[in-house]
This record gives sequence, structure tokens and C-alpha cells, in this order.
Amino acid sequence: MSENPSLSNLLKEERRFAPPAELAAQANVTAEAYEQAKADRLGFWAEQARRLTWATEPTETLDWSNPPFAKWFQDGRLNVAYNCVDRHVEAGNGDRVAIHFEGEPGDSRSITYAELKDEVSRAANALLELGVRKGDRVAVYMPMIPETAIAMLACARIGAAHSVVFGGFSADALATRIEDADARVVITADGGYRRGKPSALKPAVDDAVSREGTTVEHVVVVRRTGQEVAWTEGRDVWWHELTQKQPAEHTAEAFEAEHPLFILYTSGTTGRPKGILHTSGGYLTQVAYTHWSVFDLKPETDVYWCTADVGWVTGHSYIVYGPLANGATQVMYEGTPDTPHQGRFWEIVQKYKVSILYTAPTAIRTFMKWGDDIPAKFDLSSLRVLGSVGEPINPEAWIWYRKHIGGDRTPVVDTWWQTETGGIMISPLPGVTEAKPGSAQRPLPGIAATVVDDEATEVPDGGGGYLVLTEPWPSMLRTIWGDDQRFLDTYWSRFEGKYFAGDGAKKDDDGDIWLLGRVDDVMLVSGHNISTTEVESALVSHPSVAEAAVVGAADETTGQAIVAFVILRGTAAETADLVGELRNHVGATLGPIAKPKRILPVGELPKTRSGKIMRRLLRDVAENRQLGDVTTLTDSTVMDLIQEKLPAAPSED
Ligand code: 6R9
Repeated sequence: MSENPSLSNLLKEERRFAPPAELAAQANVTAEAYEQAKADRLGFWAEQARRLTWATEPTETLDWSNPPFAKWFQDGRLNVAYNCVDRHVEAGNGDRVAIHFEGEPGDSRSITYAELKDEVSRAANALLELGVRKGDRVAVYMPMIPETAIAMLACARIGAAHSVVFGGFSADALATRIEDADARVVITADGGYRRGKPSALKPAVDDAVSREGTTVEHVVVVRRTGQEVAWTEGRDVWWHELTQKQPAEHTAEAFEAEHPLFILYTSGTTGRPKGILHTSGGYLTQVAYTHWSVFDLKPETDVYWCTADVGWVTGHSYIVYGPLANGATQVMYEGTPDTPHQGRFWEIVQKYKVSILYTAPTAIRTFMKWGDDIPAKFDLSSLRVLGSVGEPINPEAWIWYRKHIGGDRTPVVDTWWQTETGGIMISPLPGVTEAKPGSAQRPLPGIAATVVDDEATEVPDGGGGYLVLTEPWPSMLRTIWGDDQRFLDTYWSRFEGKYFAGDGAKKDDDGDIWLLGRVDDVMLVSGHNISTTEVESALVSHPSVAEAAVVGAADETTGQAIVAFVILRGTAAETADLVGELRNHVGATLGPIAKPKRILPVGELPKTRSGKIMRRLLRDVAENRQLGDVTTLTDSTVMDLIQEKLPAAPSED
């Protein structure tokens, strides 16, 4: 064990950004919300639950008599799809656009709440015709098209839990997830458009459901690309044929607040994927509240765009459930940011006058690499709030985002949360918080999070350790599907009575929280725990570096040595001088202990399909080991290129 088990707290950030006065004056949430929630946490959440329309109002907020198995609003009854669709039509907002869909080839389509109600009702009737009933599971394996949201809402409407599997996953991954959830029906498409051409989805489904003992009775296929598909009579059915003949009326039945809403598998780096179970009333309460408060949503005037894929939790909570529960107008985009050109995102912002944009650090760093001149060609003046999620956002990327996308005007909210937390947990509030680039700052009102050391003792301001959540929250996972023991072992056994998030974190001198990456990635160098995130942020703050990934590799003298993989910016040349300069830059920024032993310029970094850097594989390379599982990589050839470079790279010794 190290002498100093806590993470060292190296990165200092002095820049501050006050909320714009105009936004602060009309903000949905003021600083009082923190006080109110602190004085009466459960009362605060009971009040937020009143944003929803309940068939039976809950009288009990939280049953925590059998921790960590929480029951929120358990005697309340509601229908989630009714809350996301029908009630907006009943309130007179049926003509409001729910979804502006932009296809990658340039086709577009706008769907109002009234139209969405008809489509969801037809799809719900269609699922009933196929024999799907309350309590069943339906797998959804789709591109980013409106039918994906419609299918999810149709499941919710009839009380069947959906299990969305990201369309980029293989037949094997799909088969494992179908099997674990015992899905009866798979909803898919012939394909979707990606990088300028149609990519197929149906063959993977055919493969997955042809395996022995499959529970799947029907495959419903949306026609998106028009490509040829193999067909199994009796099992396969076209979405349009099935839904068009259904009535557009369907009476939504109310279910218990704790009725399962969905299962979403987290790939994890090791072991079987975990089926994270979310339920209805608490989940919808928190995603609606956080979408409204964190983005300062004004549903009458804002145009919101979250660039995530619906296959990830960000798409579930902040494309489907949060925005639709709030009656928002949003953009949904099918494709990639560089198809047909690198300004595609900004063209979409300009076209729909997007006012709230929610994207990921990996995308922001890519835009930085492509150059400031690209967003500068578009009118981005409609933007008023920018959000970030998925990884720590390096201070330089934060500054770039605010300056080049937000016109030096918009707040940037760095939102920390997980598939397991269901909704945003730690984030600035755009009308309240004085923002610090790189920090998610404070737990939201009603949320209790802190940083503890190995002994579960809360660290003082200025200290580092592990992020924990110390009180239950409405959108928390209820268990791992079919495996309560694994739920207990993974999240609730490391620190008694506290949820262990698996992330390293520190508190700065003001008590603000900084996320420092997964604890498995933390490096131990000469007895000091150093976070990969801090060293990466230091590297990215050098003008020649676009992206960086840092790992600790076994080292005879220091235990672990820091090895950095960097992507250089357009014009920077890969020379020994530059490598030396980068090493010194890190030393000057963080201190000599954090100087990387080796720095390797590379063309690409290995990333998961949701855009997170896979340091585990880089560690394998740095330690000359056989590569571990590469199946969750977006592009596995990246690793070959990186491995080829390694022997030639200069090292300090
Ligand atoms: C929403 C989502 C969860 C993990 C989480 C953490 C990382 C997400 C972050 C962040 C630093 C942020 N993460 N947001 N790290 N700052 N704002 O991404 O869910 O796919 O389950 O990943 O992502 O490591 O533990 P999920």
C-alpha cells in the first residue's frame, strides 16, 4: 500500500465564469434550491414528483427499510408514456414539435406531440397484438431514428421493460443481452445511415435470434434504408405493416411507481455485462427535474439537442424520458459529426436554432483537432447552455467549448452521472454556479455525494480519494437484473452504507468535486496515487496536443511509470524536442512527480463505442502484454497502429 493512499491533488485551476446576468435573472432554479433540499431532502423530492401526472398520487416518498433496495413513491401509480406524450397534448401543446429528426443523408422530418401520441399508441397496440404483456421484456436494436423513441415509449405504455442494445454492437453482444433479459420480441431496422452509407442491422438480429433456446418470438423491422433483408415468415414483421393497421387510440394503464421501465446493460471492462434495472416513478421524477434544472429548460422556446445515441443511458434519460416528460422540442440526428463534412453539427445548430447542446468531451476534443475555423463558419448565436457528459472534460476542452461554440457567452455544465445513477448527480446549475473549467463542482439539490479515503472517511477540502453517494436518490438503479448479490458486491460492499461509484475524485479548496477517472486507471508512482485525468489535462493544455491518454506501466524503480499516448494537433510535428517539451510542460503544470516517463504520439486512441478512452488496452501495450478483450472498441485496427509505434518511441532513460 502507498504511504499516501489518497489521490494527490495536483491540478490547479484559477479561471472562473459567473453565470450570465440575463440567464441568472430568469433561471428555473436559484441557490435556494440547495437550502430547501438540505433542510428536507425527501420533501424536496416529493415536490419534484409533482412535476409528473400521477393516476394515484404517492403518499410515501422513500422506503429505505431494506437498504440498498430502495422503493421510491411506492404507493403512487403512473404511466410513463402518458407523462411523456399524452399529457402535453391534453394541456393544449399537441402542435408543439417533439422531435426534429435529421437523417444523415439530409432527409428530415418533424413530429409534433399530437403525432407522437398517435404513433406511440399505434406501436403499443401493435406490441399487444404480438402478445407482449405487462412485465415482459422487449429488445430494441435500432439506428438513431424517431421509431427508436416511439418503440421505447410503446413498451413503457404497456408496462413491458425495454432493453436497448446499441446498434453498433455485434450479434454476440445482442444475443447475450436478449438471453439475459429473456426478451420475447426484438424491434430493429433494416439498417441506418453511418458515415455516408447504409449499414445493416437485421443480419445481426437474424444471427442472434437463431441461436438455440432463443426466447424471441417476433422480430419487428423498421424500413429505414430500403436495403435487402433476409426474412423469416411467421417470425419477422414489418413495423409499417404492423403499426399502420392499428388504431391511434390506446388507453394508457397506470402502473406502480416501482414497475420496471427498462434494463440497460453496461459493458464493463470485465465479466458478463450487468443489466442495470430502472423503474418508473423515481426515475422519471429525477430525469425530468434534472433536465429542467441543469439545462434551464424553457419548453416553450428552447430547442434542445443531445448528441448521444439512444443506445446509451444518456440517450434514455436525456433524449427520451427527461426531455419528453418536460414537453421539450428537440433535435435527433442519425449520423456522424463529419458526414458529409466536419461542420455538420454546427450546420444542424444553425438550421434548428438549437439553444441547448449536450455532448461529450471526446466529441469536443475532436472538434478542437479539426480546427476553430469550422464552427466559425456557422451562426451559433442561438446557443445559451452547453452541457458535457461521459468523461472528465479537460479544462482546455471546456474553455474551447465555451469560446468557440458558446461564443464566450454560454455557461458550460459538466454533468457527472452513470448508467447506474439514471440521472445527473453532480453538475453546476447554469443560473447559479460560478463555473470552474474541468470540475463538475457540486451535487445537485437533493443529492448527497462526497469523496472518501480508503477507510471510508470523508476527505477534507483539498484531499482526494473515491467518489461515493451517501443517500439514496430517486433514479438509482434498483438492482442488477437477476443478480441481487452482484448488485450488493459491486456497489455497496466497498464502503458500508455508501454507494461506490468506481470513480476517483478530489475536493478542491472550495469543496468543489473534480472527477479523476475510473479507480482502476489510477496510477501509483513512487508511493503517490496520481490520476490519469490530471496528467491528460496537463497535456491537453499544451497547444500542440489535441488528445491524450495516460496509463501507469509496471516499472522496477517507481512501481508504476507514467506512459502518455498523445494525438498532436494538425500542424505539430512529431520530434524528440516536442516530446521533451511536453514532458517538461507536465512537470511545470503538475510537479515533477507527474512527468511522464514516455510520451508516444499516435494517430488515434482506442475508444469504446460510447467514446470513452480504453486505458486498459494502452496499459497492455505499455507493458508489452497480449491485448485483452477488444470487442467493445469502435475500431480495433487502432491498436495495431499503436503497437507498431511502441518500440521506436523515445523514453526518458
Ligand atoms: C452518463 C454516462 C459512467 C462513467 C462514470 C465516469 C464517467 C460520466 C462524467 C464522467 C467525469 C463527467 N463520466 N460523466 N467522468 N466527468 N461529467 O456516461 O454513463 O456510460 O454508465 O459511464 O463515465 O467514469 O463512472 P456511463
